[in-house]
Amino acid sequence: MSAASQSRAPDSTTATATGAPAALINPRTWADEILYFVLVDRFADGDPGNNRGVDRSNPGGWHGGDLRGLAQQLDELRDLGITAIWINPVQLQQARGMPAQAPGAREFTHEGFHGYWMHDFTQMEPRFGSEADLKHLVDQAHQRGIKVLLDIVVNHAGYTSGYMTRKTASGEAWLRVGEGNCEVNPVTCAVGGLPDFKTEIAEVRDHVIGANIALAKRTGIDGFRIDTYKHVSGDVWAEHRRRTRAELGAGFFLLAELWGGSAEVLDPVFARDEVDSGFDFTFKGSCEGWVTGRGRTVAYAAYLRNRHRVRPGYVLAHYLSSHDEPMMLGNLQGDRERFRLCAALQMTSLGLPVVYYGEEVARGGHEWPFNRNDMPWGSRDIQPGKGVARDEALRGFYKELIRVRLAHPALRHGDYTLLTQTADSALAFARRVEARDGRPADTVIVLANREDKAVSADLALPAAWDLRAVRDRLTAPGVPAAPASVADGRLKVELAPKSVRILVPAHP
Ligand SMILES: [Ca+2]
Ligand SMILES: [Ca+2]
Repeated sequence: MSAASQSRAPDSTTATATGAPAALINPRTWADEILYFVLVDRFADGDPGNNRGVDRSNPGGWHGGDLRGLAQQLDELRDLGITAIWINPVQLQQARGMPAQAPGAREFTHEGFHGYWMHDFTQMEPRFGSEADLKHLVDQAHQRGIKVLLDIVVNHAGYTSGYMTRKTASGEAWLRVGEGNCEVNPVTCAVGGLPDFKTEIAEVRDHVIGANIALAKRTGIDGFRIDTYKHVSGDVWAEHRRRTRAELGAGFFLLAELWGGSAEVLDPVFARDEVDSGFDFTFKGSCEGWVTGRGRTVAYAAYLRNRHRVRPGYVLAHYLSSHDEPMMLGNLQGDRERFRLCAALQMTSLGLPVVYYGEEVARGGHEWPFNRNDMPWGSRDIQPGKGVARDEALRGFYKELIRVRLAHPALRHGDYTLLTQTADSALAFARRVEARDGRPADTVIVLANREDKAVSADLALPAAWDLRAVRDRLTAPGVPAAPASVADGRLKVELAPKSVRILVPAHP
């Protein structure tokens, strides 16, 4: 079964609970979701009682957010329109932090607040909360039609962990000795110096995989985001796939973090059906390049078309920022208009859009560790980001983009027609699904102008679409109204500086 398989979340309730439009009703697939990535420690503190060692002045320290706090803010996320959340790993972290340095920060202690430095896979990290807190979060999310993805690690333990001294019955150590070389052998190297599990030993992989599966089963998790995918061998992932399906259900979703992933790079993994989805590492940089004037528009439009080469039934998860890369807004020198262009292109492109927490309110911070700073809450009494300014207008823009995506199957499943011609400065493409099973065709035309000046577009439309008039589908505050007309099979559109328009057929 592929990503097209139905999730375990109750779909019909989902559609009602979220007020989702009819287009989203059954079968809802992962290509229909909007995924929101939360670093739990940075989001919302719902239990100050578990804030052991919290130091909010340390950019690499614990800041006190937890699963209970996240559960309390689910309505905020539902209001934004997201339909799934991805949370970092939640198991017990190594006891002590590591000395670290970064530009713009004094030497600091880097703690396991991100969840990737496991001390013990069978225990919860109390600073994130208890297993009951995780189950509560999942239950509360499901009540709102929101699925929950748990980030898992199979590849490595924390720098210091209870596994350092573990041995098999025959006396073999669970962890490899030495750093290795990831260029020579990505499976046996120590990624970031982290001790690598000998996953070729059944006892070792059974422990790690079994602990992740057992936690998911007890708490109702809908899928895994899999860390450091290329550093574990394919036969282990094949076994992992068999086990998750057998023990968590045929629709249990797997999303691989295979560094450098794209439609081409991920295709062998999809061909072997090890996972349903993988991150598209190309989307962010390509959009940053285009909006800042690098390359011809037609080349970027062709890039967007080429993303449709993904193997049918599998999904590319595309993001603008992540905890492992500089924030896009920082890369764009804080230019929120150009950032809006990329947000609009993300929400009108094929794949599973991933919103990195706070990106929708212009969270500051650029490079690590500041790309992992606190969720801005403005005047709301929520720690750790209380008092941090939010761009509510940007959030409103996201909300509208998400609403449009969820209303249009063409944006989630449609094919791609490049409308930009070689000399055009405006980006223009259409997404379309043909009429089928009594449902009408759905056509959405996306236009974007990266220039600092207004531009006009004059585009030929495929005659078969029989488009006679169009109207703006995106009507968020700050989106200027401008003429758009269709005559003799051509679409004529004015685009304000650094703006996007999303057009649909106008019904008289
Ligand atoms: Ca807390
Ligand atoms: Ca490994």
